[in-house]
Amino acid sequence: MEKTLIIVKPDAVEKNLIGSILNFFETKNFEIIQLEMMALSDEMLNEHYHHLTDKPFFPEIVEFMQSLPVVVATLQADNAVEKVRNLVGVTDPSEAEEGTLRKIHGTDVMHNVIHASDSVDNARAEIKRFFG
Ligand code: IDP
Ligand code: MG
Repeated sequence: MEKTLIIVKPDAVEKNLIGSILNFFETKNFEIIQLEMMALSDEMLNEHYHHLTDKPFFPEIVEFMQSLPVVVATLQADNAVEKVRNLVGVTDPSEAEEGTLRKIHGTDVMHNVIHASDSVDNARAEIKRFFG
């Protein structure tokens, strides 16, 4: 069994999609093993998006991710990291495959509904970051 971390982003919270997104994964046989609604601090976002801190749009990402509390969850399944990334879709919703969460609910490259860990190593680090 593998674990991965998802964050239901503020755009999804704003659209009342928390339950629907968690249900989407539960019906696909992912087990929710940790779950918390939380406000993300500057420090958490600097770590979580460390690969983007140099980008001109980084302050906007921080503003967006702090615009409402988010829902952070650890999901467990065989091959969970890759499976969840595939169900989430690519970063830009307009380029995401039909049926993916970002295609269905995303607005633009920043407001794309959900974060999902992109590797087993990053999943481990992210689960530790958000759940200790
Ligand atoms: P990912 O979420 O698909 O793994 P990353 O490249 O890790 O994509 O970027 C993290 C988040 O930063 C994206 O989900 C999106 O919200 C935001 N982001 C990424 N690239 C851009 C961009 O070019 N403009 C605005 N926001 C971006
Ligand atoms: Mg990423």
